[in-house]
Amino acid sequence: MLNCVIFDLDGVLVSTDELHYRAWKAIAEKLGVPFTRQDNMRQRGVSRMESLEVVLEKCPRTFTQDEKLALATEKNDLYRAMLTDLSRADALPGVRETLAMLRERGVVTAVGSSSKNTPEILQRTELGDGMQVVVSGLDITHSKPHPEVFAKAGERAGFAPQQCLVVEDAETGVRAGKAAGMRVLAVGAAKDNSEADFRFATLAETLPHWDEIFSAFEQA
Ligand code: B16
Ligand code: MG
Repeated sequence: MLNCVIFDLDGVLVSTDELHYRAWKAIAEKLGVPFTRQDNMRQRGVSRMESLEVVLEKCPRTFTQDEKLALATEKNDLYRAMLTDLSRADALPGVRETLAMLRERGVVTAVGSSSKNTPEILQRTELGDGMQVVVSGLDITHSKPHPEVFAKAGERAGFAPQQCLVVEDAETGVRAGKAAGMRVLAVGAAKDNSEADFRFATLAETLPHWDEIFSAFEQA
């Protein structure tokens, strides 16, 4: 049975993926290195320090650990300044309807994000109240594609991996969900990912299809 749905945060519940891109772009410009949307795709789901490595790999000079920490802090300060504009209106289309439908069907809703800014984003968008379990970058040692974040969310919700569905927009996240032994619904940038069990362009597009998703779990 489908008992628990674990949502990724950036790019699934809120379009903070775009804010991450803008903040890293500003750091890359300061360093004088090229930084593209494709580079940014590789940062989705991975930790802040791993994301920094994607920016630095095109830079000819090397950086000490202290310099790297300073750059990561600078990026996070820029990003957090952008977060102050977030409000209830920034939940992506279909998010509140999906959460309400799942709650009505008795499904536990959870967040599984690599971001240490998860609590603030959930609070600003007023999405936190709809989530029974939140596992974020503050709770994990390994970021996606490691399964830790989703495994912890499933455990805290009290369900086995086969009873959980992960909703993801990043390749690393799809891999993390599969590595946790869970089924994965891919949206957005991951909508064509062949490892995913269900694929839709947006969360809003999933709304008419949840009966099929629930039955897939019952047949297993
Ligand atoms: P922070 P998700 C991830 O969140 C982002 O996709 C990734 O780009 C970011 O580097 C990571 O969080 C860490 O974020 O710097 O806020 O701690 O997609 O797993 O919700
Ligand atoms: Mg994401």
